[in-house]
Amino acid sequence: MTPQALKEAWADRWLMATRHPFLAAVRDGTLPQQTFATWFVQDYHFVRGLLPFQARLLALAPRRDQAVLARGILALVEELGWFEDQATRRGLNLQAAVHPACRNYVNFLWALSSGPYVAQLVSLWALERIYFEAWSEARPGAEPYREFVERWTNPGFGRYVQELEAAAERALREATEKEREAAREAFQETVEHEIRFWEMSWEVKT
Ligand code: HMH
Repeated sequence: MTPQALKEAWADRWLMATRHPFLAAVRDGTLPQQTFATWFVQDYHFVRGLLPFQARLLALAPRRDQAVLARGILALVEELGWFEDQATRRGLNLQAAVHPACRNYVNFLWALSSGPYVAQLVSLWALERIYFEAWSEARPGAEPYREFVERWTNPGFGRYVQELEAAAERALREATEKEREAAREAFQETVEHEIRFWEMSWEVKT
């Protein structure tokens, strides 16, 4: 089992996570401002939760995976600052309540932290890979959303996702059958949470 094989086995749901109407609307500029604002604030909350997940993952990592995971953590710390600057510039309130779809996703990651390393790594690869593919769908993106498209489609981010994929592939190769099963489950749940995240942004009207 490889990361690529997981994608293929779950292809329909993967497509839902990476081709959502939200992204077509970012591309053609029809995304309602309120929809964007909902996504933006919830994604900030999500990244705040993702950071401690990645920090715990680094603590479990074999020597060979430390560099990519440490770089990922630093990028997230920087990303939070970027979100905060964007919020100021766009007049968005980052204090808004955490939506249940976002909270459930972060809680899922938290729970995953007590499971096998390989399942956590596969989940991290999947959620980053989904963002890379999803925002690539929105390219080049209409203003005022183009900066967001660039953030998750630039070559540096692409390389990061590739390195995570290589690490996940190695970990899967060395995993026991039980660990592989945990990784498969974590993969599937991650894809479902990603779909729900777009749905939430699309549906919330407040
Ligand atoms: C919901 N998934 C979600 N938000 C993100 N920022 C990423 C993945 C990738 O960083």
